[in-house]
Amino acid sequence: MVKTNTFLLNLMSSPGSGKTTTLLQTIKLIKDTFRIGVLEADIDSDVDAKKIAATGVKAIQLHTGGMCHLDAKLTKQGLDEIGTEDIDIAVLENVGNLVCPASFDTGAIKNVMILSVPEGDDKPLKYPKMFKICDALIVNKIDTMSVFDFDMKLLKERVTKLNPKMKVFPISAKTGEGVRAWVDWLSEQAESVIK
Ligand SMILES: Nc1nc2c(ncn2[C@@H]2O[C@H](COP(=O)(O)OP(=O)(O)O)[C@@H](O)[C@H]2O)c(=O)[nH]1
Ligand SMILES: [Mg+2]
Repeated sequence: MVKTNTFLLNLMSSPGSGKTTTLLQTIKLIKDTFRIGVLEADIDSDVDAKKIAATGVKAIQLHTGGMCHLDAKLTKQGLDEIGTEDIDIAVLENVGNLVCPASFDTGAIKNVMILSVPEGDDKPLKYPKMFKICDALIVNKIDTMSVFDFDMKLLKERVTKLNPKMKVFPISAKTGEGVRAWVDWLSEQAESVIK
């Protein structure tokens, strides 16, 4: 039986934007405050689940059987498997893809996406649906700004046009810069559900 006061977060991005690295940084900052569980969705392999489990938090790998996204049924199966009785924040690391996951409701309370600097500031123009359905946008890899033509101001304008309520958190999951602001927002969202 899935208990109802677990905060479920759906984390989406293109492959390689930094979902797992951002989760590792996030776990470091909140694992003493919240009990965390991570559902790693991939078409194959369990490398990400192993990386997360090495931090000491609960982690399982979900194989989507070739599907390019998670849906509510698979998510429910994953939550049943991991067991949410001792989890305050459950995170779905969705399949790397900016298209399909935007069209499926996983049942998560908040949808968050990561866009990394090397992907470019034009992605809201190309994948508007993903930017419309998310509550927060993490702009990762800001440590690489100097080698990419990435205009943060222009990105924010493009995002606001599609989704005026979107919170934007520029971070480097590598150096830890900006991660605190993202973690504070996540903690606030989670506390409102857990308490
Ligand atoms: N320079 C830099 N590299 C990063 C950052 N975050 C992740 N990476 C690297 O990007 C690659 C993909 O990261 P990963 O977390 O596996 O992405 P995922 O596929 O979205 O889970 C790895 O080589 C990471 O080390 C960052 O903030 N800065
Ligand atoms: Mg990953």
